[in-house]
Amino acid sequence: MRRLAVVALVIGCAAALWALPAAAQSCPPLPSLASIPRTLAVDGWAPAATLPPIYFVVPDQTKPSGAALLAPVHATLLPPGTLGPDGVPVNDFRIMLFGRADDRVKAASFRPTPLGLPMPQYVVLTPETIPHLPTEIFKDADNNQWYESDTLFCSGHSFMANGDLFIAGGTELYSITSPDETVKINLLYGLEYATRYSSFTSGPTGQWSKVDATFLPGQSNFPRRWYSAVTRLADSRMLVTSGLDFVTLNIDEPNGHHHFPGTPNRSVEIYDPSTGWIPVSPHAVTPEAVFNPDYTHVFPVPRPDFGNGVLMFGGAGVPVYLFPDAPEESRWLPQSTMVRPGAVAGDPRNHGTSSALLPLRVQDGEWGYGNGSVVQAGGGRGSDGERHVDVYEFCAKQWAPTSVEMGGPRRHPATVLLPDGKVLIVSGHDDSQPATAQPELVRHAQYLDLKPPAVFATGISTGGPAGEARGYHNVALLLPDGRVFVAGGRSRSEIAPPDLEDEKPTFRYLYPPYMASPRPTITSAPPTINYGASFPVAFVGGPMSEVVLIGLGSMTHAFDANQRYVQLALSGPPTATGATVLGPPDRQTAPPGHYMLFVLNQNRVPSVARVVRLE
Ligand SMILES: [Cu+2]
Repeated sequence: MRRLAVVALVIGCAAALWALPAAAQSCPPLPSLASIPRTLAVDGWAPAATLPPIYFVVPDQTKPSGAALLAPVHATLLPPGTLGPDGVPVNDFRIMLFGRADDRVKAASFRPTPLGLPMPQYVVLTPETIPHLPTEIFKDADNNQWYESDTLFCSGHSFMANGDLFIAGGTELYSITSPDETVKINLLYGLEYATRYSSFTSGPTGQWSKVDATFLPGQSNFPRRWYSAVTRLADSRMLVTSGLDFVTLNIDEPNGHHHFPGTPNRSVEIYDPSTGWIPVSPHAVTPEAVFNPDYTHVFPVPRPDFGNGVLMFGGAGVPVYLFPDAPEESRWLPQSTMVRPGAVAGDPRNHGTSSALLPLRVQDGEWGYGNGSVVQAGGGRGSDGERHVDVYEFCAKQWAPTSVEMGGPRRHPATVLLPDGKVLIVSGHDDSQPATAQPELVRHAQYLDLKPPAVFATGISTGGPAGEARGYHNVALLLPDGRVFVAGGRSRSEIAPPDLEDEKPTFRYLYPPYMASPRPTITSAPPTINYGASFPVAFVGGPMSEVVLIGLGSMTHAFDANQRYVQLALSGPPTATGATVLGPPDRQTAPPGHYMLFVLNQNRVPSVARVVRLE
């Protein structure tokens, strides 16, 4: 009886969804991905593929050398914290990393080496002091050695409308060792609070603050979050989705090793910067399909009639819509029959997948898919999905029936939206080969271009593929100058042992093919733009073809919660040196916040970006 009621409810919601006005439009035919021609593209690495990568060094007075290496697992491109003399923040950008250096460095930032300068062998990071993330080491009355530490490791993060980075949860670690070292207990929880970072200060580093929270509890009834996803909604509130509450308990004692696995926390809530936390969906009510052991992938739907609606993907490979402001009984709309092609059961079938919202076009459907469509690359171990790129087409609410073959397994790749409209697929791991194999495919970049005529290109880096594979935990970010920062990662998978947790404390810059062509230059653009309002952009190196916005990247575990590609309309034909551009039509298309603004010339070669604030 109860099941019947649920079925009726789902049909009811579906009816409401299909009745939405714009859904009456005819959808483009589903893309035929298998027939997309394969080609090669010339890209490059710096340092050159044959040279060692650049190391991340962080000062550490507790080490005899005075320094430690930092391996990043989280990377964010910060908006400029200071403005230039003309009020325009150019090239004043930093990358914030959360990762592991020694016991006490939780976060550190650096400025990328500007284009054209020689590559250093290492960069010295500026460590951040975060008072509310303590590390304590002490002995108790029984002489047990205690180690307690809160970190931003395994948090979720995205930008707020004002440019602050909002970070939900993280890791709370307890390690207890008996005096004779025969008993060791390792206990991990999610953090029970959030963190904010503002880069807009007069000093050289920004401002950290703790955001108290009463998270909804998970299966173990802890109000904690580890691996939760953070999404800025159309109305600027921050949606916090899923994760785990309890992570793991490991006990080593003379009689053996005891392992207690973690428990999910599928609950969803909203942080409103002016009023605080609002529960959206308790753990027990949230569809299981949204849960992914490595972060739920969440996208604000780019249509005004969806309000604050989001599209989510978890380990099941099933699209799930959430309408957080709808009445409780109609908030969720899982497309349960719409499983990604090529997925298999066993390992969560879509685990190891990377996702990105495809570029939003002014003319919806122009590139053969409806705005709101999502690309996924990689997948569960041993599945077809780990070798495929698939597209969930938003207009028809269906997966394209065929896939792009990547040419081998590529789990947990990074998908990065490039200013020329291509989707970069970089890094990842191939579990079908030994950890020492360093397969060539995952050391090359691939480029999916859905602009007709669509093409799937594999990079033939000048000098060969990157010198190292970057597997699980890799990160990649588009930089305003058009390069891509490619960092971190283990040799292979998330499974340990036999794989080592050998996080790489290194990075390279990838030069996509457009970097070798003559580029247009933006000579002026306003620092702030508004919805539907026109603004002037001046450039040299035209004629131009397009102006696009791309959200500042904030990535962990092969998912970037903040990147978003929005083509802007022009309010008239451009001249040789300027154009009048229209701000995005609505907050669903582009939630308020900071974006990189690129101008493309007629060969689709992008300029260096200006960072603008959309409000
Ligand atoms: Cu991880």
